[in-house]
Amino acid sequence: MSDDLFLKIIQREIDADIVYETDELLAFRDINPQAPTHILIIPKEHIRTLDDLQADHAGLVGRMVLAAAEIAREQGLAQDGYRLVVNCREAGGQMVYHIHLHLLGGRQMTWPPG
Ligand code: DGP
Repeated sequence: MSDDLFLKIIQREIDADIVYETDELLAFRDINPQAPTHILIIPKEHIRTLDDLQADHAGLVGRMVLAAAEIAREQGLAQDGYRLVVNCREAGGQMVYHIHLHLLGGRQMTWPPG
């Protein structure tokens, strides 16, 4: 039994509000949104953290970022702007160990992040 929560969403064992899907990527609304629009973009391949990426993941990561930009346009965020975030391990605030991009928009972002 996998302890990978997002794998359960990929396999439809846990419900999620899915907004985008390809053979290799899935995007769904965050259960605990930090902005009016908060979507997570994940690869279907189980990669635990940003630090586990290998050189041959470069295309996949590129497609994740391009998917985020496409979803941002679809969600009406592109004109005002939005933020992409990756949390890596404990000090980075990562809670789910399946790599994901946070797409946040619909409000003014501040800096520095918490
Ligand atoms: P991070 O801290 O970067 O690992 O972010 C994990 C995010 O995952 C967090 O914002 C909440 C979200 N999340 C956790 N469990 C679920 C779930 O079961 N469904 C959905 N849609 N999001 C979840």
